Amino acid sequence: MMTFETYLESHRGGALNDDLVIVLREIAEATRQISDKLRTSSLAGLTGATEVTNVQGETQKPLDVISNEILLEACRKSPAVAFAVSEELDTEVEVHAAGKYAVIFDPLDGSSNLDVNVTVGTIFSVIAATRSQDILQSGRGQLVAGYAAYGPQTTLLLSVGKGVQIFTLNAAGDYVMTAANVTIPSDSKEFAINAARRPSWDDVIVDYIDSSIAGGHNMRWVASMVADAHRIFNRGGVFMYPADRAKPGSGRLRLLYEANPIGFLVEAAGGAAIAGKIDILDIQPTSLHQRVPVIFGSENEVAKIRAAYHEERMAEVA
Ligand code: AFP
Repeated sequence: MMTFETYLESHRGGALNDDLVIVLREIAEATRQISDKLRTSSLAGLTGATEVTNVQGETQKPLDVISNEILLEACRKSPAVAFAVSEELDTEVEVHAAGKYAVIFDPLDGSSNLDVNVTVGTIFSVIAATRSQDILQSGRGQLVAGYAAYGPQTTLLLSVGKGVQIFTLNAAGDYVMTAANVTIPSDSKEFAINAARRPSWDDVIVDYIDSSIAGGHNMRWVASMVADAHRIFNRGGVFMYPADRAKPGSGRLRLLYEANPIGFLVEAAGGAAIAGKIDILDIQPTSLHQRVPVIFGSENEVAKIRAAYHEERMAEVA
């Protein structure tokens, strides 16, 4: 039986050096602690909202703050971590001056679902960074990415660049591998989008959704990207939070700690992740909390959307 620990050891000296093994071990421990906090949050009074608004302009939930601190502590316990970048913090945190990596994370994605007991997640990635200016690099530079999905089960999905593995937390608190080298089905008849935002979509998305519905496709929308992503890793589909005329930066989701890690995982599983005309992983970031349009999932469905954006661009230049 392969555990997260034995998986890390099997890649030590290959995709993972000794430093990254420590970083990933501490991140996994952080997700165990967050999982424990979530399980009893209502009993501990950790629901509702704080009086604090984060850099996103969102009201922080108590568990946003707790999860963020747990992940910062994981970074402090990893001597190779130079910087921590969090959705919840305005700027990067300098952790260890002699560090070689930045750990970039959304500590609790989907937290507006917390009080209604819906799956939420922690999203993370690790990049090489010794100076703060190294942080704004494209997603192609990610060394590792993953997420923890806190649902009926707590699962950890990870890629070190080749293949995607899924681990499930057992009663003893160990992550046990439950799926190896996961691939996203290339075709699908299921899309995920917040249909209420239709008035703000561009014509490419309107046409894709209308043709999908006409073709008998089904819709799912959890409003927790990790939950929607996990479904797609398991049975295919397309997730869209597309360019949105009513949102700043033409999207809701953030590049560094949401789109990039998910894009890295999706491509490692044979899927595709685009912002419209270009791959998410090719976007050169200009700020820590930059928002981008996000479309990812089954390769052949994403290809249809990419082609439509290309045709739209060709029409513009025609
Ligand atoms: P919260 O973390 O504020 O709940 O936002 C979750 C999220 O970033 C992403 O996980 C969802 O897919 C998306 O927002 C949901 O957006 P809508 O609330 O507009 O449907």
